[in-house]
Amino acid sequence: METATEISKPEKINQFEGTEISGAQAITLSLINEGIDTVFGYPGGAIMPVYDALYDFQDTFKHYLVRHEQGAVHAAQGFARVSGKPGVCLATSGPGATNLITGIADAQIDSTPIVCITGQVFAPLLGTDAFQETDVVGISMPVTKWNYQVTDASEIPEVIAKAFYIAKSGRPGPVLIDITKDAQVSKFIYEYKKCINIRSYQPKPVIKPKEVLAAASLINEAKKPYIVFGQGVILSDAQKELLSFAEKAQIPAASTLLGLSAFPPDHPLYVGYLGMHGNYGPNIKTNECDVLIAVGMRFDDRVTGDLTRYAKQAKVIHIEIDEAEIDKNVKTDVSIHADAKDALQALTEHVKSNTHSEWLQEFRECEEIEYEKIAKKEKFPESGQIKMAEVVEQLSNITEGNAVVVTDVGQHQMVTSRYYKFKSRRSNITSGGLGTMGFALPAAIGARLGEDDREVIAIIGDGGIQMSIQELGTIFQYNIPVKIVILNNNFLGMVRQWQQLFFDKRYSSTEMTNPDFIKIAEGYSIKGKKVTERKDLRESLEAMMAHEGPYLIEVEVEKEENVFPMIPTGESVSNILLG
Ligand SMILES: Cc1ncc(C[n+]2csc(CCOP(=O)(O)OP(=O)(O)O)c2C)c(N)n1
Repeated sequence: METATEISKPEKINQFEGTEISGAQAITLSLINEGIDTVFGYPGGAIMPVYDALYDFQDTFKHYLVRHEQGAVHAAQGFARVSGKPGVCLATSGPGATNLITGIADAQIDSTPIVCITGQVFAPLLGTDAFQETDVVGISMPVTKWNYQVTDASEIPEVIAKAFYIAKSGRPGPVLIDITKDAQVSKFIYEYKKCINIRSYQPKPVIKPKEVLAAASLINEAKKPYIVFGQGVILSDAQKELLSFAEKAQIPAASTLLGLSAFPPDHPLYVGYLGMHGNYGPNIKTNECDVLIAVGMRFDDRVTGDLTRYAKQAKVIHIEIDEAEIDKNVKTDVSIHADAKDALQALTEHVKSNTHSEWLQEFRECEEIEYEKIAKKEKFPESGQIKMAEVVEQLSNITEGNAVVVTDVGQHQMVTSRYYKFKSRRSNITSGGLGTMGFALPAAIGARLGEDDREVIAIIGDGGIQMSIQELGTIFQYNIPVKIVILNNNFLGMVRQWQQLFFDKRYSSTEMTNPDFIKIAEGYSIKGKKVTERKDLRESLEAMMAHEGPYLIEVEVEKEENVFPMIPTGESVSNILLG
């Protein structure tokens, strides 16, 4: 937690403290005061004073002009997810603001800290249906952690400070500040103080020893304990604590989609990933364990399947920072309302060293079944068209699992989650809760800028790339060295899979006639290559990774490939299909 002594102001802006400046300048300075040096956005009438103020600070922070406001939010999300710092985006009123909404909803459900600033019409015009007026505070209310409309310039520093505090603290999330144009142009005496607490908002719960002891005692008695962890572990930077806890009591651990990269994938206790297209063992063992320890995850329906048939035999322990998540979907026997890091630390002290080798062996047997029935054929096919899994497998090998991998939504996303070995921290960036197609390309831009020494690969379907393909323009303009891999099956693959399995193969509006993606890349001066044959795959992927700038590879993959395992919607995790 931040303390008053940690507050420091960048030297360069001290000169403005106590002087009269405009609201727009105050917005810019306040962002700098929060340590922000990267902003994504798109200008327009109602936010023009802010853009004018940005002009004077081009050496202090960089504004990236995206090609669509949705791209700005996704880029801010990618930035935040990789760096752990809040992402920031700017948009004008009306359509600019409404174009942010999908990304904001995505950030809300995936607990991503972002601060969105929108311009608004002059305060006297509010409610008159003025040009480009829209009630973005009303519209964004259900999908933000907090939002607020500023109509008076002097409120700006305090509101921005509060916005950052709320976005980052506790369970992180998106915040939106809507600022009227008159508030941007009018002047006031500027002073900035970081926010360090808000009355009646306690983001970090105080850990209760009673809860920890109760959980430890269940774990110490357990014969078949099982950890399922989610993104909460990454958000509280509790990777080490999770590992120590699992190792001490020798408990098998499985990841949710957003938890990937929080546990070393080659570790003997790591058993794979959970959910609708997750691994076989982790899913079926949920209904065989005696104590289920859920850490920083929220029992999403893609993980639980039919709730009435989920882990009924198990005592459930839930470690969760957001009290609203506890007992929401799955009734707990013991809950620890706390930050994952604190809870795991405390729990590790109280659990006994143990072994559960037979139980662990059961997972390994499932792994073998899955390997024989599915993975072997997918990763190492000898004939036929290229499969998605072999592309991911090759990428994982070439990068040694150390790249940041950003996926879009669909089959390629599930295949990547299954086969990329995320060895490096904060390296799995995907739209988990909302499942937003169009996410990956802009999120990859943000991810690359979030920590500029990391290799970023976006893996995208032929459908998803076209939902935000214009962001190739952003990549081109700023020469952002992201690698883009389109897995092209000429179908909206995941929907086609459902049509095949559950709608009698009636392929209604899922076949795609696609453009020449390489020519499009070339139109943006991005180097590109199309791969259609297995023999060219490895070399082409290596060439892409060796290339210094941005690069786009399109791989023509098998048209009607399905992703298995699969838990059909509404089914129990025990009824997972292996093909
Ligand atoms: C914005 C949006 N619209 C619709 C969907 C529903 N949807 C989920 S997966 C999918 C197909 C994705 O196709 P593609 O991008 O080609 O990837 P693939 O499944 O073939 O890997 C669709 C349409 C969605 N997730 N997001």
